[in-house]
Amino acid sequence: MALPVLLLLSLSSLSLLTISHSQQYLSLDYYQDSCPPFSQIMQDTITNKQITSPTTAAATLRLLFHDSFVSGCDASVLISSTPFNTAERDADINLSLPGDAFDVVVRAKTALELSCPGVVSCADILAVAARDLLTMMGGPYYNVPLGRRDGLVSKSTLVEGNLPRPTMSMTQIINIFSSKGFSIEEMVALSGAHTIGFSHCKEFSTNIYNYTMNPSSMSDPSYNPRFADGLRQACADYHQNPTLSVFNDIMTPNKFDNMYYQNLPRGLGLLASDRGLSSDPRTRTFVEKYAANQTEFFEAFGRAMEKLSVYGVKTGQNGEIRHRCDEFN
Ligand code: HEM
Ligand SMILES: *[C@@H]1O[C@H](CO)[C@@H](O)[C@H](O)[C@H]1NC(C)=O
Ligand SMILES: *[C@@H]1O[C@H](CO)[C@@H](O)[C@H](O)[C@H]1NC(C)=O
Ligand SMILES: CC(=O)N[C@H]1CO[C@H](CO)[C@@H](O)[C@@H]1O
Repeated sequence: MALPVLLLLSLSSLSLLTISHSQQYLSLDYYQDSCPPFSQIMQDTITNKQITSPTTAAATLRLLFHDSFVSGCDASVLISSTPFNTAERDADINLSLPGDAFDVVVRAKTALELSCPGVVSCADILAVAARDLLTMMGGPYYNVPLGRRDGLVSKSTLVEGNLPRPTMSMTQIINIFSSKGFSIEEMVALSGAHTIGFSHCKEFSTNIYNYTMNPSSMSDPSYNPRFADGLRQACADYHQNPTLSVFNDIMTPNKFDNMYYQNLPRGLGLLASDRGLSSDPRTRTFVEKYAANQTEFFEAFGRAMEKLSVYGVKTGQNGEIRHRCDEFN
């Protein structure tokens, strides 16, 4: 029994070393000489895209999260499936990853290939796009060190167990984040991303219809009852129309602010995993802190996003610089 345990311990400390080693290759001015217009092209692309499609910011933030938590921030989520490989983006949990996020990365890549062919990775584009879009929505600025290389593997089978689902218990969600080195406080801060964007009815339908734990009112009693009524009406047709969706933050859906945390104790959190943050004693104190002080939230969110953006990056001889973001070279 002792041997496998030792082996596990040494393997996990080894992978921690590799990760911090990789990060040493990253730098803020990575493209200064090889692609001077990098920042300008990113800014122009994301501004145009966000103005024409205001859902892009939330979509891109979620895409970065899904990319990074499955085999590191290596653009593996952007790869299209082929007859020989079902890629990460076609895992069932990705069903609703919206096209706008893929599109903004492809647009930036196309523009960058014209100015500096073969230089900028898709993984760097996704990380910077998420940061720049977030600041456009009023969110905090944080550093995104550059020099990620694009991954060579993308498989739908690698997704399960690496991403949280709203039906998971708080312990399961905490475990997913901690297995990647993120603390409970960092998990709570990152969940503040749900201050923008929306969720499809099917993600919370079991909490509003025929809720078995509370047959008399039909909905999860942790909801504000009027909010639950509103959700039932908004989602009434979701079987016929699976695209029906609801804002994650009904108070200020298009502003990146701390309203998400103020909503939670009022029963206005949309997903079960959102409402759970204000009922679980392990997470409640952080919810209260961020609800009371937006500066505290922005600082914690910026630090956690900077950490998320470099999670499991590939540098040096690992990976490649893709020619197209949806295909390996
Ligand atoms: C803590 C556990 C989390 C769970 C269970 C969770 C689950 C979900 C679900 C089910 C949706 C709705 C997807 C849809 O119906 O289209 C969603 C949306 C979203 N999530 Fe999370 N999420 C979590 C954490 C995060 C984190 C850490 C981030 C980013 C840092 C994030 C960013 C987003 C964004 C921005 C949206 C809105 C997407 C859009 O409007 O296109 N989530 N999340
Ligand atoms: C709820 O349960 C009733 C009775 O079992 C059923 O007729 C109805 O279709 C269910 N509603 C939903 C939304 O599942
Ligand atoms: C909010 O938090 C910031 C950063 O910790 C602090 O400087 C500020 O005084 C706090 N504001 C209030 C109203 O407590
Ligand atoms: C955006 C995207 O690629 N979504 C895919 C997620 O996975 C489903 C299959 O489970 C595909 O149909 C979607 O196209």
